[in-house]
Amino acid sequence: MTRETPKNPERYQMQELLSAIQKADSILLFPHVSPDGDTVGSTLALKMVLERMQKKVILVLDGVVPPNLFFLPDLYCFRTPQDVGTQLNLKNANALAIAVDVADFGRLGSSEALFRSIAVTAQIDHHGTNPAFAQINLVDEQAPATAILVSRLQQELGLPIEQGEAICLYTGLSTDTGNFVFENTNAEAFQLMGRLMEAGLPLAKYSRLLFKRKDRAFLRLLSKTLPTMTFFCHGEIAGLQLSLQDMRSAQATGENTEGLVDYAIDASGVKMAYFARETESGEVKVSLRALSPYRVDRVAALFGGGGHLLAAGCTLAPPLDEAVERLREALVKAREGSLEA
Ligand SMILES: [Mn+2]
Repeated sequence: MTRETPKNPERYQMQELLSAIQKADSILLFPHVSPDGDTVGSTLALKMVLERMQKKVILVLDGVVPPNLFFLPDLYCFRTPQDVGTQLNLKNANALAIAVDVADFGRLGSSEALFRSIAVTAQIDHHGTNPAFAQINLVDEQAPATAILVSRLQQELGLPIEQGEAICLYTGLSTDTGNFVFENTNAEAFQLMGRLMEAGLPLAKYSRLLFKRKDRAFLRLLSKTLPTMTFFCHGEIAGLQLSLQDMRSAQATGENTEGLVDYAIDASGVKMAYFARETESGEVKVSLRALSPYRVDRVAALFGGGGHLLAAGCTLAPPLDEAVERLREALVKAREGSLEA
């Protein structure tokens, strides 16, 4: 049983979505740009369910699936909106488009025009900021992951979870909850996990692939980054940085820096943290983290960036050391602001 939280009927149209799926012959699924574990896992799980219902399913993605998700099944099925738009005659087809984990139209990237051109549009999402942009919306901001909503849909359809779907749903649920430790983690997340285990999810194998395995390039960067850790404001703010030279000698790309900022925010006593690196174009890319009630969204916004209260990012003008200096000043001010509030 799932939790019985009242849903906004205008944003949570389960029956409408079920009947649109029943009526459609071809169903196009649209994950978001810069795809993550939830959008890719939820899309693939939904594809498997719909194919069991004898639907023709087309996966449309503006972007590439990141290497840490290469273990997922059926990744070869993703096609670009350009390919799909020119090769398929969808005008006559009884087609349905479903956006998956897409917070707004912009997150469809270059798939947006194709999405809008389909006769019936729907979406499944859990972002609070979602403006309910489709004709049929299944949006629940209480859900920790879109994978939860896909599993609810599957339950409504009366189709038991198969192992392949379990792997995909687990990927979505575990990555969006930070391996079940973020604030959004709730009882329903563990109820779904129970059902995924019953469906034969090889948990040890996939949790290792998602959360323990580290690329060698990441480890080379880590060894260069940790010695740069500095603390200020009585040890409540910590920073890490990497020069372009460090990046090059580690034979690393920007992708390999994912997660480095955690070493600063996870240091004992730290409330706010940054990771700054020089890019090939000479700019300074910054990741910011905070522990509640401190926040870094305003610091990011100050430099033209954005993000969430506790995780944000921005780009500063070079050189690295001066950028870091300006960043530190802003963080000190933000910390004082949080203390006043
Ligand atoms: Mn998500």
